[in-house]
Amino acid sequence: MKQKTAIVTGITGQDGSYLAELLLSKNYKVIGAKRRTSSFNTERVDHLFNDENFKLEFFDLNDVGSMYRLLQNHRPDEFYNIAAQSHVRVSFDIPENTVDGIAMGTLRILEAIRNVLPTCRFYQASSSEMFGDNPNYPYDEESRMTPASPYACATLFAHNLVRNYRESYGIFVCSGILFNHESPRRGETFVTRKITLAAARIKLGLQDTLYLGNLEAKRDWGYAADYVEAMWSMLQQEKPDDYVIATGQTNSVREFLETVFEHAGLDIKEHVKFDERLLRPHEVPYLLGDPSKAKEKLKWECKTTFDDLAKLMYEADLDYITKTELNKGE
Ligand code: NAP
Ligand code: G4F
Repeated sequence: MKQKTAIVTGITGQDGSYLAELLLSKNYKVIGAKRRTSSFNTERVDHLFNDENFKLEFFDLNDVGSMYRLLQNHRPDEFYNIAAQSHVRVSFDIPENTVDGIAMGTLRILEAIRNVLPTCRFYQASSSEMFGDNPNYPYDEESRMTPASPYACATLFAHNLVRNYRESYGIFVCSGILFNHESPRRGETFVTRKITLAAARIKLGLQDTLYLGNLEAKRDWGYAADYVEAMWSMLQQEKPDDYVIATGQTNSVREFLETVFEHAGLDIKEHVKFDERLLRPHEVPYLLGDPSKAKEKLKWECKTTFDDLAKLMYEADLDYITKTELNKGE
């Protein structure tokens, strides 16, 4: 069988690294598309550099020429667009940059695919944030979307574009409406990783206090390594479609904190303080997904429980901080 080629944008991020591993394990040639940064930031994919099927190329969501060049040079079978300024709170601080990358960036890629390589199958990283503060949960593919941040507004624009291009031009384009998914590779400023990193540092005597914002927000939290399987599966179906990818369970930030601190043998009252600067101008209070369609059509289910996720992230950070901060210089 002919070897398939996939382009993965956002390769230096959490999902990019897990997706690259999954595709390489399926014998794909993977072109990881990264933007230029002034410091090295490829640590999540450094272990893949010796794989002959893995290659990095420069790309930017704001640079249309890079999209045409990648499509023309590599003629990919599949294109996964998972690049974004993905931090919801930060999107209130740099709204134009966030929106241009997600909304216009997706439009640029779709136009390039339509014009250069319409046979290429396309995956778009949509988000549960699009449901915003709609009080009627659980959310499925048909639920009303009332986005509550510049990030979520841009994601909804891109989500609608994907549907529009699918219907207008008959190209194979899909959106995965992914609920929160975490891992030891999660960015350090997202709440789960912030908690597991701080718990590890407190346990090792390297930190005393963890500052957090709203502990009552609830999220449907799954494991990123499980979620990239759903991305791939969407592009293997007979027909393109959009899918909610979630666990079907929701927990508060407080419950995540309690699970980690209890596992670590730490006292929350002693170490955790509230910082109002971490509150958001418009909070999404409650997210719960209904993944029935993915279960039926993709045969996909999240395999990792909330408790296991919290514990595996804490254990990985304990190991990481021990190696990088505690034993530094030895
Ligand atoms: P992440 O760790 O923040 O990674 C984002 C990636 O996008 C990084 O590689 C980043 O590059 C790249 N990027 C940012 N701006 C770019 C630009 N202008 N041009 C090119 N690349 C750019 O995010 P993630 O957690 O892996 O999530 C992957 C995607 O799924 C994102 O689109 C996110 O919005 C979406 N999503 C995530 C979740 C979740 O819970 N994780 C849920 C729903 C949807 P640098 O390394 O250079 O910053
Ligand atoms: O971890 P978070 O920053 O993730 P958030 O906002 O849910 O967004 C993530 O998931 C989305 C999918 O639903 C993705 F689309 C998006 O790209 C991103 O990956 O915050 C989770 C909750 C929020 O309610 C926030 O207010 O945690 C609360 N929180 C409380 N204290 C905090 C903190 N969040 C952060 N980042 N830092 C805090 O100190």
